[in-house]
Amino acid sequence: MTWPWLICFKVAPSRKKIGDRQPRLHCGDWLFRGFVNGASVSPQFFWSRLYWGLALALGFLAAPLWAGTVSGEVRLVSDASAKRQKDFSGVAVWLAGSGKSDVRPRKHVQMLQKDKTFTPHVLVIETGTTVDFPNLDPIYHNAFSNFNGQIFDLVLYPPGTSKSVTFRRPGIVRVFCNIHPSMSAIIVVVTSDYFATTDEDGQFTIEDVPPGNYQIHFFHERATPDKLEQLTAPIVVSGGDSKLQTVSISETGYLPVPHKNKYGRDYPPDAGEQTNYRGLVK
Ligand SMILES: [Cu+2]
Repeated sequence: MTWPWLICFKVAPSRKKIGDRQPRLHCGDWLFRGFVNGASVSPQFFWSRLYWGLALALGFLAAPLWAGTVSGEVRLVSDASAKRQKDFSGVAVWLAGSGKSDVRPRKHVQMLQKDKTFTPHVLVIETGTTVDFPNLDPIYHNAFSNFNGQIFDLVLYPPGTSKSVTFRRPGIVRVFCNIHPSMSAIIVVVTSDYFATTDEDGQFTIEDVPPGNYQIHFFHERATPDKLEQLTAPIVVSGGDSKLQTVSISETGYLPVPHKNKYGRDYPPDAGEQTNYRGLVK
């Protein structure tokens, strides 16, 4: 949405330039005299203001033509009997392909550790974004990932402190805590800054999308990769609002597997009860 403004500002002459030359009041002379006749306003000042006014008006009128909003709804279907879930949140949606971004990517975002939970549970970021993991609990936490998306380990860090990771390549990053097996999260790293996650009703909205041809992608942790791949589809954004058809994501075939700790071993039986942890364990 920014570049129409830049064009307008570039076209509009500066007050200094106008003031440097002798103004010639030709066909618009009547306008100037009609508005400011008798007032102590110079022709140079008048014309500079008129140019700027027109530039701003053109910017306001033109900007919506270059940006579109893509919205839609996702339903999670739990099994072959098509039983529906009630919570449709946490589905990542993003647009890949053409269209040049004029929105500055978010360089720092947060994934909180609070009440032994990563919040948000699903986070979508553009490549190059740094995620801070502040520990807001009165106990130690860790964050690690040993999956392909990006391998990292923030080791244990105390209450009230934070650690960060910068994600430089696209992929699905599964995040865990090495001492609390119930803690898990997903970071979806994409080469786009047109993305959203669904709310509880399954609704999503992606704003300020430049016109162009895109591929829409979906990710949900309980959907198999082949089912998600089948949902990838081309869409054309041409400005204005684009409301997509409802998308159903099947969870059929998903088999939950307990994850290991960062050493590739099972968590100790009492690991989830560690509410006052103060030291290192292996
Ligand atoms: Cu933890």
